[in-house]
Amino acid sequence: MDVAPTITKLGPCDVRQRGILGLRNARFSPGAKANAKLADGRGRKAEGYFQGSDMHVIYSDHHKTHTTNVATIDGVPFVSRELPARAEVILLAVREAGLGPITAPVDHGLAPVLAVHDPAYVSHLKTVYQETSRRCGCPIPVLVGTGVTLERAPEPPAGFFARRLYYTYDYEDPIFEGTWEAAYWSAQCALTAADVVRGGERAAYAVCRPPGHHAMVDQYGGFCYLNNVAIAARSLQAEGPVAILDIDYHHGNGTQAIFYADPQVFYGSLHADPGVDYPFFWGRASERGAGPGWGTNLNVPLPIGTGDAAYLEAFEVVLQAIQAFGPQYLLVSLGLDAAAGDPIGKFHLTRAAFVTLGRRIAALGLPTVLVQEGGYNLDTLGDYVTAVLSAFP
Ligand code: Q9C
Ligand code: ZN
Repeated sequence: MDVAPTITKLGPCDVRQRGILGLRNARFSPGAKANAKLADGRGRKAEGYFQGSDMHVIYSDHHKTHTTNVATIDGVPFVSRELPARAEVILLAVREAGLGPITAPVDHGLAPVLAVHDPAYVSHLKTVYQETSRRCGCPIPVLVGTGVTLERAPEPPAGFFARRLYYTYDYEDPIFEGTWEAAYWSAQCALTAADVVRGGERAAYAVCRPPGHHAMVDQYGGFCYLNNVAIAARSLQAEGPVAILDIDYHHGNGTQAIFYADPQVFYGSLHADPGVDYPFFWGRASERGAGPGWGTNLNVPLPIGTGDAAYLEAFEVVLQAIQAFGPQYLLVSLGLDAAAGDPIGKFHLTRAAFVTLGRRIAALGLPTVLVQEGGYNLDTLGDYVTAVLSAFP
């Protein structure tokens, strides 16, 4: 007999659903810097390779439909750090910093998503909420828990409730009515940012929520459903070699797995020692890639408690490897959960370190797509994002 989950949604009265900062009716307009550029009326194309020097920010309100702020499990509020407020504080900060135009994503459809993810997995993400609700006879969010399936059956199981376990390797990733919508548009944000740099711009930043780097070809986990940075990288790799630099506190196991045997895509990551922190089963330094992609995967696990000096030293090693690889495009999995004071991460990076990271990344001189990943301290998240982004001239 199938076992039904026991999660119910709270009503819309929950104050957290309203979001903070009154951003529900946010307007997207060029920031101060972009306005100044418009006022002086000069295009930048003649000044060099890049057409413009603004940071192009891509944001969609659709993230709010992943309602991690309004669910209960057995009557107890579902607690997540991966909240809508994360994207809202980021939006406010990038707008106030006047980094550049903030625009909505362009809809690229499913094709670029299916260039990374398994079609049956995508179909599952799209339908599992409705199908669960239909079978249970009431609207009901999906929250299943599995062990990590290091060895998987060659085919997804025929039974629906077994299939719900097959398509995740984690236990704290809810699927609400609007989770697919949010994940879809999060990926579209990354794709649109990729378009911006493909079109000759210096840099673009996608405010992706939910995040993506833990999502595998056909499994979700770590708050991630679609691997936004991988989807953007795949769309860019048609043009030439691509490097992904992952500075989220956690190892991007999904991104690593997707490009593990791909010699065209370099993946370099600094992260918490997987022996002691999530995602536990991936992220060792010994994981170097496979087959033709051997040598294009670089993991630098660091101990709990790592601070600015040790982090920045290790960071230079990854930068050098990226330079040696010689990519045409750079993608950054921009997590801020390595910051001191993050409620999930256990490193102690200061704001100054994020300024330095931004400068060092920008100094590579590559067309750069920055994709939002983790970062859970709502008091500093927006400020630290802009600390990195402000380094781009
Ligand atoms: N209950 C990203 O940063 N475990 N994902 C956290 C708190 C999962 C983090 C434990 C961490 C996943 C994108
Ligand atoms: Zn993280």
